[in-house]
Amino acid sequence: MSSPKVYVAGKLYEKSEAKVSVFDHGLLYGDGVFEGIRAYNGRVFRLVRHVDRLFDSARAIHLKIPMSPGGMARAIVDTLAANGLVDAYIRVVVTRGSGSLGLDPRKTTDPQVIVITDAIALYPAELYDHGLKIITAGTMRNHPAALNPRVKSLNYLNNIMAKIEATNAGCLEALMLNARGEVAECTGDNIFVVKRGVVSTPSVESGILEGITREAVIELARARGLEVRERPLDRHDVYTADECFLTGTAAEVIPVVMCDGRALGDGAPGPISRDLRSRFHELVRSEPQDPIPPV
Ligand code: PXG
Repeated sequence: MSSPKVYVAGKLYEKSEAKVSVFDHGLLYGDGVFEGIRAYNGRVFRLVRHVDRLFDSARAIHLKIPMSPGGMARAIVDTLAANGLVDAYIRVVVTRGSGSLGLDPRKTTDPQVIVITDAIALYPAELYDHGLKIITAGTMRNHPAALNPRVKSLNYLNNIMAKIEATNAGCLEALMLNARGEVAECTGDNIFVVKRGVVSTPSVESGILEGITREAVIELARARGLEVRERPLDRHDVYTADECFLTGTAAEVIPVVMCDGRALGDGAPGPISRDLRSRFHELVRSEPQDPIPPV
């Protein structure tokens, strides 16, 4: 295959030539937003939901994306095609743009829209069969009144701090709590528990990113007749769960079998987690791609 092409501000560049300024406030201050999207069999999964979330994130930080949602969807699909990829990870980044030093976003002039496509880095296959071990991070999730977790901003240090804790403890993911000590989410995944057949996951009030995989899994669970509650959870709910799983674009649906050294349920992936994983798998491979909105 020809060398990877990266979309930057309306043009495709060779990977080594794809650049932004060192004065870009995305670099200087983490001032910008992003999305992580996947394509399966040449179809971008929930394209419109991802583009909408990107525009909502941008609005929330008072960043005007210099193109329409339709133009963004087109740029995503065209970059994928230019790279000849059918199964891919897509990273869309919008930076505040370059300007003089100083926080003031009015000092910037040229927000950069970047689309990177790549092969997908998945969790090792055996983790889907045997389940993931996680720990609770001491680093709490961003307080919604500081930087709302609903904004997928370029400032991911909060999650990176928790990820370091996970890695240092020999785990691949960490559970993050909110300022009230409730379960929020993991560093790059939402969390669900199953107890006596009822599926529960923290609601947006707990301070989470409204995951698009989470949304799809809630729909799938309800469609198969399961009760799904969006409600505050604490660590007791996790420790005493019959089953636990995480959802995210990269992970899809992955069972969790241990948290903070405690075996969850019987210590093996449970039937509901396995069933929702296979239903999700089926969905991403069968759902048609959203039509591209008018540019
Ligand atoms: N919570 C957080 C904090 C996230 O960053 C999710 C939940 C799951 O959301 P989705 O919409 O993906 O179901 C995320 C998603 C990456 C990467 O490269 C991160 C995410 C998604 C894809 C790639 O680190 N985070």
